[in-house]
Amino acid sequence: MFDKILIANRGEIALRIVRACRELGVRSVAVYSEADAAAPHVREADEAVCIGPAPSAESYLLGDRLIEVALRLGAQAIHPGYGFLAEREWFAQAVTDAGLVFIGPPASAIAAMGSKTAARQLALDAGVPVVPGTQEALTDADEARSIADRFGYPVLLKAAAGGGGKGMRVVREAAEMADALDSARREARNAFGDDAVYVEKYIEGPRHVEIQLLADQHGTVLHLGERECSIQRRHQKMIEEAPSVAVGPELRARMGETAVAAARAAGYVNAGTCEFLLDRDGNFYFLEMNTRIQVEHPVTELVMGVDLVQWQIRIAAGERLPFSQDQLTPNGWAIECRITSEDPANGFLPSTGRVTYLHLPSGPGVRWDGGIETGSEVGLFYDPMLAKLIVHARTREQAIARMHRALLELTIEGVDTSRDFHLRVMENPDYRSGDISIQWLERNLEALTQAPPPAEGVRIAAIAAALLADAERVRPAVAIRSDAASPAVANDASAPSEWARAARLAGLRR
Ligand code: MV4
Repeated sequence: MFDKILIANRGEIALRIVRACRELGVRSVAVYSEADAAAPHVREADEAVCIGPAPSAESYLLGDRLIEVALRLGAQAIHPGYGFLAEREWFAQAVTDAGLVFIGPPASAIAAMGSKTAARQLALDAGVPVVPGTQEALTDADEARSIADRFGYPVLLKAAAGGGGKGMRVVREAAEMADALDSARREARNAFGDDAVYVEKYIEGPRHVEIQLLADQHGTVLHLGERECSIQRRHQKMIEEAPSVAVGPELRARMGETAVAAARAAGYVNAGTCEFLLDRDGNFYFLEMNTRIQVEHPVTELVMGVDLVQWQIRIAAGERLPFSQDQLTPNGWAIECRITSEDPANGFLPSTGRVTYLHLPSGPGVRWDGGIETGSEVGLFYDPMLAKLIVHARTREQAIARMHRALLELTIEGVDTSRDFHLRVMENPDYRSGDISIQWLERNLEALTQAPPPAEGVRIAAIAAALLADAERVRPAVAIRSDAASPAVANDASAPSEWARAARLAGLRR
């Protein structure tokens, strides 16, 4: 095992990696920008080094500087987390060339999965089902129309360099093709510096289901079941679950074997994820492979009982995976809500400021993977995700009730957050029945983002409680709630935050 690891990241994932290191008896080195000098990941790590000013291009993205720091402090390996340098082939190679271990896949596997068309070809060659479509970049609209005639409309134009939905256009009839191709090209050129675009059959109303993989250096490749990630807005996931309501043991085994075949074909090592579209008839299609630990990894950890971040480190140190595939079946249900500093009532506008008050949920089956604390300054330099609230229970219904309860316990003051939006999702009948697709959130935004006005009596009680609390310097008791005996999901679900809101109204807090 390593003596010391450098963590090339910030926020909740840096802290998550510090925790894995500590449990493994490995020393951790945090790096931080000037904006993060007081951040929890810096204080919790064994050592910390400032690497530059706030903009990530001058700090967290300076791979060569991070490698220098690792060498200077005697670290043997670098964990990239997600985002920043995690999927940059050159960084993985530079770490290796410096005589350090990159805690992730070989640079060649990052490269193989980096181009969407290359990944598609690799999947095809490995017998992995992909959406019907072409392999080669389109030359012109005439060619695109003749291909679309073959597959039938609607079709989807996709950027070969792709990712994040950039350079994607749905084309529903031949007359739309020329304009759609032009705009897809333009967007792809701007986003990736490569305007190659190809055609796929457009799958209507699918789910986004992904398979978690672990592969060691000795040829063992295992899957750890699926995550349901359909609840997303503009390609940003908001809520994830494991398992998926749409996947049973038989489909899980088939999707899992498929993902394992794709990973083997890419020469994959360490933790990775294969993304699939799952249509309403139970057909699945490989989309791409993410060659990193993902934000939503905790839901898999909870249902599989496997610490994925520890295993990333163990695998990088040469350990063998000690499980067999038939020992890996999901136990219970896990749900994750990404708590972001965005105002759902205001088009998810990013919110900034100081976290003046933070009360964290706890109790049975609750996990908080966060990167903030009272006093943290939330700016615009980095991703708006502040923390992840994750719950585990025996059934999906119980997990939803538990998440709802945990969200009620959560108070974040000083910045607007997605908390109330998550409460409303947990109360939503479609969500509760599991009847969702990748389009569900954007089609139901209105119902999920408008705050129902609190009953007048509740408001007056809230103001009174806030005044009292301010006088006594304590947090108001929730016992004043009029619906204390109401069922697991109360219809005035956001009531506890009314105390906080009332305090603001009364001018007692910011
Ligand atoms: C698709 C699709 C429907 N049909 N491909 C979006 C990002 C990129 N990774 C792949 N994406 C999609 N590809 C075909 N042939 C729908 C999407 C898609 C999507 C996929 C996963 C998660 C969220 C999504 C949101 C919109 C569109």
